[in-house]
Amino acid sequence: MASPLELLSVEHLLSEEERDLRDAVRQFVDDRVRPGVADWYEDGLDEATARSLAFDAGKLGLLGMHLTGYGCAGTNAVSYGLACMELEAGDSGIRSLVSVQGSLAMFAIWKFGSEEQKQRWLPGMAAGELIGCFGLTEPDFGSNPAGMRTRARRDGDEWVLDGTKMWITNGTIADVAVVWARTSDDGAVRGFLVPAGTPGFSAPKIGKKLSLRASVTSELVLDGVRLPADAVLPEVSGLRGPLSCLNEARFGIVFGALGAARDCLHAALDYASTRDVFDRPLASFQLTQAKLADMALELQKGFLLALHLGRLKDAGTLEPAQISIGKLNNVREALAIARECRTILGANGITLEYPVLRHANNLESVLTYEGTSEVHQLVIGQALTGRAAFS
Ligand code: TGC
Ligand code: FAD
Repeated sequence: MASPLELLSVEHLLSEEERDLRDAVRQFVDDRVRPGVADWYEDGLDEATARSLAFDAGKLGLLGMHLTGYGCAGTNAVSYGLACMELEAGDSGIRSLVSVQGSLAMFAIWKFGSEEQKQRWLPGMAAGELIGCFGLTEPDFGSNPAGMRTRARRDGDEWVLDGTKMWITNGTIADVAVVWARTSDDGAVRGFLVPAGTPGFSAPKIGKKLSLRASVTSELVLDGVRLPADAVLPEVSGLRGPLSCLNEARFGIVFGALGAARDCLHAALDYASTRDVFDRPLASFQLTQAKLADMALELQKGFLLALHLGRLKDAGTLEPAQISIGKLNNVREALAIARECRTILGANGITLEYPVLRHANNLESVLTYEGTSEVHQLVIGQALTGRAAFS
């Protein structure tokens, strides 16, 4: 029985260093994620488990791994993508923990922070001793962050922040929140570092989720939060700041979603080989083989696309619209694969004994966050036609 990603011998497209890194993350997922993930999904991820996962991921060098200096591993982009793929083969929520930390919170500080801000936060975040979150979305402004209502006004030497952020990964457990707010000075969007425990700041957990349950999702409430003048990220002003961070996280998802799809396909292949229907293995029926073949094609095409984008990123030429192509295609196909695999498992497919519906439910969030599929269609549409159709 061939592995779905080996039909095209894609292994040979990776360097030895990339394969070694991937295998180390796969082992981490086998040891640290798979044994507990069904329970974390059923019960919700508690803070202690999230912190210990972050700490172990830090020890392996996975947090901010594609950044340089300040305790970060400084790998290439393809290695970061492969790590996301392995983590998401465990669960999208665990990949989210790592990608929000590294690609959103750490990247914002690394790219746009002062030297003091970098020294204060990045080494601890790379080690997994400190957790960060990234607050862009608001209750009324998700796809259109330009409309945000969170405000930062100057009061002498201080900034005062008021507003609410919604759907923020890691919010409740974060030691520092990167919060994007429109300033009263010039009306530009700026990033602010809000340490946990700052008076007026709270991060209640969002409950009753049916997706991404092995991940902490929160509201951020800013009620007259006073911050010193140096809490602002000095090196960027405007929406370009947060959107640049999204490019990093979206890139990781291009690979990550394929990990979830691969895990589903493995489960479906195993199941079809051992489950007898009408007196023979399910895998010996033509309809089942057609499903498996089509899913293996999409998985391999998605991987070639991800790898191509990774090589472009390592060459320094990757464009946002190209990331949109990868995110739109690979998440959409991963979700279709997860749902199709669920059919192969029949009733067993709806349980947490198997990973497929957990992955499918998670991928519903992945389809929405980091730019909905419609937003990415519009980004690609703009690149094709030269016309923005967002509003
Ligand atoms: P627009 O007027 O086009 O641009 C405003 C400024 O931003 C620049 N820009 C970008 N810069 C870097 N990267 C990009 N991808 C950029 N896209 C635009 C642009 O050049 C301009 O710069 P300047 O200097 O000229 O001012 O912006 P718009 O308001 O029309 O918005 C365009 C749109 C809709 C594509 C954008 O708002 C968007 O991407 N919306 C989706 C929001 C989103 O994805 N939110 C994600 C929140 S974080 C999250 O979901 C984390 S999930 C957890 C996990 O990752 O695991
Ligand atoms: P809306 O923007 O209200 O969209 C609703 C629907 O309208 C969608 O189908 C959308 O595609 C469509 N739509 C919107 N605009 C257009 C248009 N112009 N044309 C056609 N259709 C359109 N955000 C953060 O900032 N930080 C985080 O850490 C974070 N983590 C998240 C974790 C989870 C589990 C989830 C589910 C979300 C998270 N988000 C986070 C928020 C996420 O980025 C937003 O949910 C997403 O950007 C979409 O915003 P929205 O939910 O407000 O949907």
